[in-house]
Amino acid sequence: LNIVAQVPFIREVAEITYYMWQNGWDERNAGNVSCLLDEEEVARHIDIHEIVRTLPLSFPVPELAGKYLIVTGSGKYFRHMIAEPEANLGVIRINEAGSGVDILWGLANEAEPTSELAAHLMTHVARRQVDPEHRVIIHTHATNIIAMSIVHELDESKLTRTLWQMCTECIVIFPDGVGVLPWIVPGTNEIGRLTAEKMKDTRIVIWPHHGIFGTGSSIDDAFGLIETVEKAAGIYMQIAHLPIKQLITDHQLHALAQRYGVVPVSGILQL
Ligand code: 2HA
Ligand code: ZN
Repeated sequence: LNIVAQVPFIREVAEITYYMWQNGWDERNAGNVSCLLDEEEVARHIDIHEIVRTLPLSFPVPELAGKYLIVTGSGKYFRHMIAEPEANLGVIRINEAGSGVDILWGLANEAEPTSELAAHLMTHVARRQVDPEHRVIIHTHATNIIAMSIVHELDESKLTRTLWQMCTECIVIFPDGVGVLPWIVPGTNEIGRLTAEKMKDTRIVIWPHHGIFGTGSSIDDAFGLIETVEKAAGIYMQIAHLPIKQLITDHQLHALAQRYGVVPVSGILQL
């Protein structure tokens, strides 16, 4: 019996994390994923009345009390997700006070949820306030985004405009643009709080010299967003040192937004 093959939400996370490792984005224990799950969805596969272990949270999230999530484990390798889901993934429930988590499945051998749990839970709170469809957060060390954060200015508007200019689909996929944090020590409540703050206005936050946070209504949605940003960053890294002959103009970007019915974040296009 292979539980990965049986439980859709476990299979989905195992597959996307393994795929990101194959992309070269998630070396060693890099990256983390969390998805909000419906109680019925979880109860179909897991005994929700049996709490395996409880863990305290160093930051309370009463907004998520009673919510179920699947999360990757702290220090775990995306390369191992498919072969050993029970050791590398966990299904958790936020307790009624929002002060701790109940582990219901996985995180075997005393493993803990991702070291970026603060950023994940605080971002779930922030995104749910602006998007009722929100469910998924993916953090990955996407290679070209890290490279671009070294050679491009970290100004949010300038970085967003450059990404939109790289390929035609970008402004349609992320009209809200990208949020950019200063460099901050990862795994802290501070980086969690600041990431969540940015997520009130955008679905993408770049951590310079580190990676990206992408969010969405599904794994496909959040991952699709990240791969689109990473594609644009890759093109930038191929052309940035070459003489530029032409770019998509601001008027063309505006026409794209109109055709596809999206509203680009204001203050970027000069029309
Ligand atoms: O889980 O990516 O940011 C390892 C990390 C921390
Ligand atoms: Zn990271």
